[in-house]
Amino acid sequence: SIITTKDISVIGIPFNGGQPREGVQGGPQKIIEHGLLEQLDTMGWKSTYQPNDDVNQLCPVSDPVVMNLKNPKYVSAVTNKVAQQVLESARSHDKFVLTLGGDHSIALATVSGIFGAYPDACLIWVDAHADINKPETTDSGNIHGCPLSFLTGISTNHPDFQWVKSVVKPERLTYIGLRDVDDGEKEILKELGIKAFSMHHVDKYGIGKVVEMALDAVNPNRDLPIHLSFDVDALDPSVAPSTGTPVRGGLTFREGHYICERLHETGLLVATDIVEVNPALEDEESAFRTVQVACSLARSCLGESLL
Ligand code: 5AB
Ligand code: MN
Ligand code: MN
Ligand code: MN
Repeated sequence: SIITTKDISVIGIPFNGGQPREGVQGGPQKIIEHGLLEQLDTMGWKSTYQPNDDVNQLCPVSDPVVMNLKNPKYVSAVTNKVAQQVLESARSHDKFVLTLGGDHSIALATVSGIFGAYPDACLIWVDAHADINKPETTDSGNIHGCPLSFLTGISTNHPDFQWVKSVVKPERLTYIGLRDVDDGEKEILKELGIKAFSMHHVDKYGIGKVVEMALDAVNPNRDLPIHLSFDVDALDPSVAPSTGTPVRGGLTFREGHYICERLHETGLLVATDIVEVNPALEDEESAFRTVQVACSLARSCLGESLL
């Protein structure tokens, strides 16, 4: 394995500035209250937890739309700060880094930090959405739909995101679970030649084959570090109902966990994000179920064994 200890840095990013719905900033706390750190302890993982409860203090008084993007200064300030923290946690290569969102704009922080520490890493993005809109293509202006355009270097002209380096080469990025991709994003995926596995592929080949195909695409020799960015809206809304942009026809409970188990099994997984848990949406039982599945996905990434 790349990580040879059982040390883990858990980083909460209670942030909702990348999209308009309140509540997603409460995700990390709910996941921690559900007992994630105790569960990891039982599995033998020694954790440190950085809750980042003060990120909302970086909210500027005035943050007008710039080049179509909403809250650009707030998103930039938070993600730039947390990127340093993720890099600090990852740079010694001796701890796993688990980040808890927060909306998916926080990938600007997690991917910048992890790829700063592991420049040859690959990125597996599990999501209903492609999150690769450019300022020029986004219809919503919500930055949680845009992080990959900055991280792959196809958007370079937004004044608030000049600090984001293009750390992810298109051949090191793959997707699993897509089913709601904007027309502009489809063009970008084609142009960059990004290998993406939609729900159609999951139905056609089965999740086992799809994960191998995704690994073949970005990690053909099975020797590169892996960063998994898992948006819970990749799961079917019956499995993860409390999320801001649910789309029906998603991954089953087992398909989601299989991805995490298989990536753990490679010994190459160095970091995971679990994002877009919004405990304020739907009813209490739905929120509980969504928080619970976030915890079990995290455990699967860290080697929870079924037998
Ligand atoms: B998520 C949409 N493509 O740009 C946009 O939840 C949805 O992080 C983005 O995957 C969803 O607003 C972002 C329509
Ligand atoms: Mn996403
Ligand atoms: Mn999504
Ligand atoms: Mn979402």
